[in-house]
Amino acid sequence: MLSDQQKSDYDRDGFILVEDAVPADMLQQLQAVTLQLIEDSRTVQENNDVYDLDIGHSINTPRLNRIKTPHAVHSVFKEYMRSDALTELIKPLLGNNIRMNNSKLNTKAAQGGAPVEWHQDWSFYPHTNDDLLAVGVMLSDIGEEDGPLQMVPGSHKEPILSHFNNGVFCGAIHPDDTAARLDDAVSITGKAGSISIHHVRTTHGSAPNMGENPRLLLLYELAAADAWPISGAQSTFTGMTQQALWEYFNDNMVCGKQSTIPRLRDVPVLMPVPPPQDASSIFKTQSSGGAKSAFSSTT
Ligand SMILES: O=C(O)CCC(=O)C(=O)O
Repeated sequence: MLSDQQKSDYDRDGFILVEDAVPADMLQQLQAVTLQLIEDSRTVQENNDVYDLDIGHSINTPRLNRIKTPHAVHSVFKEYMRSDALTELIKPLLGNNIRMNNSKLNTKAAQGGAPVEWHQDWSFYPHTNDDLLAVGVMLSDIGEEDGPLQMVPGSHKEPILSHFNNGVFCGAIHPDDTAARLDDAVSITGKAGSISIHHVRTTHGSAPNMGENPRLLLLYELAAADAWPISGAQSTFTGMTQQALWEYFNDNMVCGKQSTIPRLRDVPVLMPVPPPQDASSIFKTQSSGGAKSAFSSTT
């Protein structure tokens, strides 16, 4: 259960860190499955439905940006998502009816694994209301050198910033955009088993992993069941038929009941179109969209 203090911190800052949130036996299972998936990637030579490969990936040295949709790859990821240990932390923030929109496991490779440029998740997938958040489950210890998530306190109450480059959606805020207040960002570090929770409008990013081990961060994108995606967004629903969308919604309820009555709120929206050439992940959106990097001098 979240304390009143944690809830008010989330309301004020747009994020919180909860230490020791994952029960030890569950943490062990999540870690074992993740390490096996990384091991299995050795023979993979191209990006596919499961893996988003980092530069330099090879049979000898697996280097991944991401395991794309872990919930679709192994049942343990849904098991944790639906466990009381997690849902009791989220219900105070989203209510009792919660759907998972997507999951991803950012396994940022050691010694240089790709940064994630500054962005607001909402810029990718606006909904009818903004009762959405992302849970970041640390499956490895994450220190300052490992490319931790960094968040800008209070940014969830500020406008949606431009995530465009030359008129194309690039999934990143320009590092020189002073409205983003990037100098105010704080790092979210912690031991394996800690979780971060951030609001869908909170500005965040992360630097390259300069540590000795992969930085393992499992992310669940969760939504109040009555937050319906706006068509034209960049999301896991893109291209789904109406029937497939309905089945996906039902298969991915976290707790409570599905809703067919969208709750409409007056929230700022900038549609993420036209899309970049490769929108298959945030890494590809930012690189193919030509996002200017805040973390390196190369893009
Ligand atoms: O893995 C990270 O550091 C950030 C991931 C993120 O923000 C995202 O995938 O939307």
